[in-house]
Amino acid sequence: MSQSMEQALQEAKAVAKNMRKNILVMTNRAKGGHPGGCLSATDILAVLYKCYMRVDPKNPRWPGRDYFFLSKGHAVPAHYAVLIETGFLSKDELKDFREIEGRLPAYPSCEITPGIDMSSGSLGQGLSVANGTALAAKLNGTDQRAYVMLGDGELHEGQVWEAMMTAAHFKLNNVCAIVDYNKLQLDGSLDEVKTLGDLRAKWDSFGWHTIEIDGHDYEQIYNAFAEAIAFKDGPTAIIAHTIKGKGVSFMEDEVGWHAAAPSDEQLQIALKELS
Ligand SMILES: Cc1ncc(C[n+]2csc(CCOP(=O)(O)OP(=O)(O)O)c2C)c(N)n1
Repeated sequence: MSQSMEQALQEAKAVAKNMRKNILVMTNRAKGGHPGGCLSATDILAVLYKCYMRVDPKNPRWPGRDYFFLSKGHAVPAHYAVLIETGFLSKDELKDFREIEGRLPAYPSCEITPGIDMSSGSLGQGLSVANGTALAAKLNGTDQRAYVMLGDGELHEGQVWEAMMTAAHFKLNNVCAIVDYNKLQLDGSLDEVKTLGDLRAKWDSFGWHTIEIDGHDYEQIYNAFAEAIAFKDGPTAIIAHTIKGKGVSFMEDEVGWHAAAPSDEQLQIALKELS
């Protein structure tokens, strides 16, 4: 690993640590939210934003920016947390999560929050939006990229598979889909609810360049995004094996933490663990 890469990944790790704490603080204070699926996505978002996203927090609508779409919108505290770390939002705003006033609604809103480019919450739509954005970039002759994060349970939505065909058909090499493959849905495991079978083979057969990684291994995450950028023949999917609730012992791999806020006592235990 080069020195600059090592330093970038150290910074991303520090970002992820703050993100995890802030996710827990936000959901505790609001007495609601989806911490499990936020914590599984945290390391990927930290690397993406610290190392790859070409964005300007001072000018969130900068026309030359890369796009990130959180298709699994219920995990928006993770997105707010990385937007705080990258200067789009201030830490003071944590208290506004799920409040009517303020800029941190329960689900992502591109009309309210700087740095958010797609309103979501209804699963299944993000890849279609990424495709449209990527096609527009091609028509405009820019090298902008569209990243989209999908939940594995979200793959139960039929629209995703239509969008997969579209991205391959148009050879959208500026689309990168990340599947947060934490193996848990809303109220059970993926295999109980509806199995995805051989997920990699499915993306492959839909014409995608597919990379499978450990979504908590910083070097693997970093290399996967680099490979996606280098791949020119079509869209890339990063299937990231993750753990729901990652980083907090009593939340890890527990479906009950899909949509449940930590109590004050649980928050203190979790913050201690993360320190
Ligand atoms: C169209 C639609 N159907 C159902 C839901 C309800 N819902 C919210 S989260 C969720 C589970 C999603 O599972 P997954 O994508 O694996 O999320 P993660 O485990 O990463 O949090 C469901 C079914 C929804 N938000 N949108």
